[in-house]
Amino acid sequence: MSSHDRPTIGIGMIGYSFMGQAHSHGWRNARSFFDPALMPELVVISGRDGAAASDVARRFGWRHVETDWRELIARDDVDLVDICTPGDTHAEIALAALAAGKHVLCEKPLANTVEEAIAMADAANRARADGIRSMVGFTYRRVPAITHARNLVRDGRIGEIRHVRAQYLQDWLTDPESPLTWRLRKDRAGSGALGDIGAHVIDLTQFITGEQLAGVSAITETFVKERPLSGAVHGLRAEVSEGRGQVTVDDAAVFVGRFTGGALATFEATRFATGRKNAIRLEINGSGGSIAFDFEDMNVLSFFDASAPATEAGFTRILVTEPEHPYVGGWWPAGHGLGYEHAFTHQAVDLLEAIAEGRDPEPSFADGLAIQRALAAVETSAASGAAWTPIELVAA
Ligand code: SOE
Repeated sequence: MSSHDRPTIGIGMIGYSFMGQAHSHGWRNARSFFDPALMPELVVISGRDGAAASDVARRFGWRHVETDWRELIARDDVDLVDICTPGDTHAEIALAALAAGKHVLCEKPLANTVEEAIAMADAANRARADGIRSMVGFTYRRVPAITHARNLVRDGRIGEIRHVRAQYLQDWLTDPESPLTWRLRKDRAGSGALGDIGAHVIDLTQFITGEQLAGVSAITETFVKERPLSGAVHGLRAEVSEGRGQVTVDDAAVFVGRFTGGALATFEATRFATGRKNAIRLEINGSGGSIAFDFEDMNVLSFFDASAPATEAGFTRILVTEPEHPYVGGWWPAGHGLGYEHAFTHQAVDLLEAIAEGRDPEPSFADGLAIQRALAAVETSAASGAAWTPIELVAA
């Protein structure tokens, strides 16, 4: 079937900032590069600031703009609602979209609380009976080197997993004059570095190992307790404005954990790792080998095969840019490399294919709930002086 004859699916996106634009780019390129079974139509984008939403609509090719997300959900030409708003709105929007019979893609973390995530996972489960699909946007799973790592682990290439080492390091809050954005307010973001970036590495390690994080012992810290209420950020420097407000989330979280298969894990999520911009560092050691990854060199996966003769064994630096590698064949000739934004296209394509084939996409809202429980366990443990805190597991 040529792409002209493909059935279409109307996308309605709520939110237009960083994530809204990353997702817009993903939907556009899903059409152009991957020829999915369902062709996404960029029907409507919504945001309270109509002028800003219109600007994004013009730049990315959204046909219509709404300033009330309820109007977007009510439209007949919207089949899928993509939620790219701060966490405090996810539950309300997702529940309304599912009730209206729309497929849902929701940015991570799924919600701000476990209670909200339970309601969302329940609603998603009920909607499945009517063929309505939901997915949570843990996009980094779709970085080719990470999907390749998952495939190697799934194929038994590193054996039984003993150690999981995961860090997500950023530095954009190093300056104490950096303003108090919504990400620093618990009522809007749920938690700080923990939910924003720690959630990613919890998801990635569970995805790659195929196991669940079963319990944690954690410490968290808020290094800068008060910040200017508003102001612009320029790299690591911020312009100061009048008035200060309290930071109500963590700046950093460090925790140890145990996976369901017995592996011991260490996690670190921080926005204070001066000089580290978006360093997602993963190393997994198994009985038969290891894999290692750093997002700051995102086209590379390091792989150690313990079955090689001792005289030849060593970490192999695999350039994950061959057409045989996950997703890569959709893009450029071998060796040309991909970037941050490509994973958003892979996410869109995987969701479209799942909807077309009538199967559940991953990660599901139930997976999002499991991560929400892990985040809550980290906070509970940190509040009690790092006491060991088990995590309620999801039935496999
Ligand atoms: C901000 O810390 C942020 O944009 C996260 O929210 C994203 O999920 C991550 O991709 C990059 O950093």
